[in-house]
Amino acid sequence: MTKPVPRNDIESQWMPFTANRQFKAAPRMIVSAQGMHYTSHDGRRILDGTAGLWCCNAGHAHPKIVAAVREQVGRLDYAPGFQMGHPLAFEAAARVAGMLPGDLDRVFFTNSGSESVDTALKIALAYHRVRGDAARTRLIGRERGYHGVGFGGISVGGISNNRKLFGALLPGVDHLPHTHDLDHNAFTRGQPKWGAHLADVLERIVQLHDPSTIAAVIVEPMAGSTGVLVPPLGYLERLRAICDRYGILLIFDEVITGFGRLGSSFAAEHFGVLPDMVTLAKGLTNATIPMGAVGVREGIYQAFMGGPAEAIELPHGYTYSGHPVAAAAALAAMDVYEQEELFGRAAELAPYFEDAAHALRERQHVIDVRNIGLVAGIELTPRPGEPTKRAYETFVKCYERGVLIRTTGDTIALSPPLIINKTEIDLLFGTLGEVLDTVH
Ligand code: PXG
Repeated sequence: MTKPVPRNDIESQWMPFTANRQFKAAPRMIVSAQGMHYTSHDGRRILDGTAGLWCCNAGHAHPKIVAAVREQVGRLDYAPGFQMGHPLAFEAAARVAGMLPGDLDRVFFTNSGSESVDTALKIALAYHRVRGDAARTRLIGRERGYHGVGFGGISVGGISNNRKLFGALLPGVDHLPHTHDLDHNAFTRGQPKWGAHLADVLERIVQLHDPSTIAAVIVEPMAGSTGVLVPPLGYLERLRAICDRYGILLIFDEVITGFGRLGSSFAAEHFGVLPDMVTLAKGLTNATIPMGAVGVREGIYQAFMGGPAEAIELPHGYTYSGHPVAAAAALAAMDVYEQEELFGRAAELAPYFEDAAHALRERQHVIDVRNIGLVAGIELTPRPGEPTKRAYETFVKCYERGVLIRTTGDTIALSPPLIINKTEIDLLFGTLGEVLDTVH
């Protein structure tokens, strides 16, 4: 027998990363979206300052992506992806490979950033093993890193709140120090000059455990979720050099930085540092349909291809890997990015966005502004004894005034769709500035 459920029940859903009781007491519901705007349940237009959750890079409900999804769901809703294929998954993979720099030429599909991270970590471990280097089992992440919520991702991740409830996690994981330092880098525009030496800690970690035991290092080239940490000049280059010296794979988690966020296709291209794998999701489909991917360098793929041709080389995959409707959304999103030159547009707007962000320096509570591409982090001094409250109240007040921002700790993170215009940039930062003057 089914239980009677009231039609407007909002108790049943256990919401993700949400203060459930607080939200349910005063819900903020989104009912539709178009371009740069959401519509709230009470009929207000909300300027999207965060591209959803860093993912709707081409804006909402783009007609070409919507049409591609509609068409595909009627033509082929689903096809199995194990020992079977369908054309769009291959087409989408070739398209992603074509966009990725260097010889990141092989693409494995997942359904989310978390799955992409776990997939990349598993490929790294398996790669060493199939090469006969089976002692390489250690994974190195970084403090304050966010790599989703799978056990692999929280193990290499460095946000203690996301780890502490969940037991012992993966064994054999170590962490680099994070690169956040207000004494040296407050109010830096773009990449900070101070901090490249923090990459050298990798050398010490490698020596501590012995190079022969380390499988991979994973970092976000620009750390998003923890509050926008832009890599210091030379930092990623040093990580690459140390990994090269010791045969360690370098994984860039580009779930946020992929598909134009920094004004380039990928952070790897932006910073001129080629990782061995990249993890992708979010902007891959403009978030229209969930999809993630791992881009892998040719040599890694080939290392798996030595056994008998009838053997499954990588016993890994998801029911929905390369899902036809997601693949259609990805192809359409990549068409839109290219046809509308959105990555170039983001690069062109970045200086204007930077000036608007740094104008907030004069507002009360602001202890740092940092930015790169169409990303800005505005760090507030925490209210004594009540960390995160000031930022949360700023978020709620901005929402009431028709602007969606995102907060993490006491940092406000802004990452609008790449279609934003200058008037909307002014409104975004203008509203935030006014609200900052009203929160105590
Ligand atoms: N890696 C990175 C770098 C991410 O930013 C994930 C992995 C996980 O992706 P999925 O698709 O499994 O959620 C992410 C996700 C925020 C915020 O407000 C950021 C994310 C997700 C939700 C909120 O900073 N990033």
